[in-house]
Amino acid sequence: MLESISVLAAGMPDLSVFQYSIVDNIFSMTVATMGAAAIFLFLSRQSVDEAYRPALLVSGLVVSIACYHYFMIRHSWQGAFVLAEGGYKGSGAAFNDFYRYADWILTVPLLMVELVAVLRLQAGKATSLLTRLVVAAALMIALGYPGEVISSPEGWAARVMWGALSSIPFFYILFVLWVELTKSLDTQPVAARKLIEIARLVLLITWAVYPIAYALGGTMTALEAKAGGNVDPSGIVALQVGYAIADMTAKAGFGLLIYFIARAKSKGSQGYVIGETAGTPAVA
Ligand SMILES: *C/C=C(C)/C=C/C=C(C)/C=C/C1=C(C)CCCC1(C)C
Repeated sequence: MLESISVLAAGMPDLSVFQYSIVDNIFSMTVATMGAAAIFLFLSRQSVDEAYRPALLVSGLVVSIACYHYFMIRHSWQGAFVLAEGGYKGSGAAFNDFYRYADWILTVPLLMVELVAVLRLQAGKATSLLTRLVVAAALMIALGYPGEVISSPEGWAARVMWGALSSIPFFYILFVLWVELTKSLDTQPVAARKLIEIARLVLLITWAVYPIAYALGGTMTALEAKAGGNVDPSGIVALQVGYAIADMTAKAGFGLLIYFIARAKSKGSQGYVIGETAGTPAVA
């Protein structure tokens, strides 16, 4: 089993111009989205109460880290292919999956921090909740990585096993978050409740995309393509596109929600109360 795990993926399969470009373009879009979100979140710190500024600072850090990593991921993607005979062929250089996992191991625990920070639970409760979430998040990413870098059909079962192991902390996190967020709703100002409910839903839906993308990139055919076989490589494309879209939503979109929650909870702010007379920002 261990022989099928290489640190980096081996060669890359032949891709059509469309397949190569859709991944390259979505990586480019992700760099822009994360960068813009970082600027917005850092600058917006001034418009919320001091108590909520750490949440926005951490949210800004998350998208900054992701901006850098997507720049590197795109660079690695471009280096892994060469244009040849109307399509793209593997250049022989490996596409580096490590950038994404390095990103997740930093950003996923920080996403937990930004959420707990904006909720402002009682001190003891926040620490215990955060400890559980951060440990589970790190485990989820660490257990997914050995499966992600498997690049041969013989490694299929091992990939499924690592995916299943990673899913244990995954479900634990979703369960804990759902329960805790639901419990905390009563203690939150009315103006923020709807937004917290939306954040809960966004988290659940975007996080569910990751194991799906992992599964699409781990079919027998996708693994054969990854090993350089002359088969349909669309599973590899689906995995990259799926992860990128999920990352934009789970980091930039979620960061924006954290901002709206912080804004709604800030004193003297009318916030942007969804479902009521929406769109009245506090007068600066
Ligand atoms: C910003 C990045 C985020 C929110 C990343 C989240 C990643 C996951 C929820 C990954 C989950 C996985 C499984 C549940 C099983 C297969 C392996 C993973 C790591 C893709």
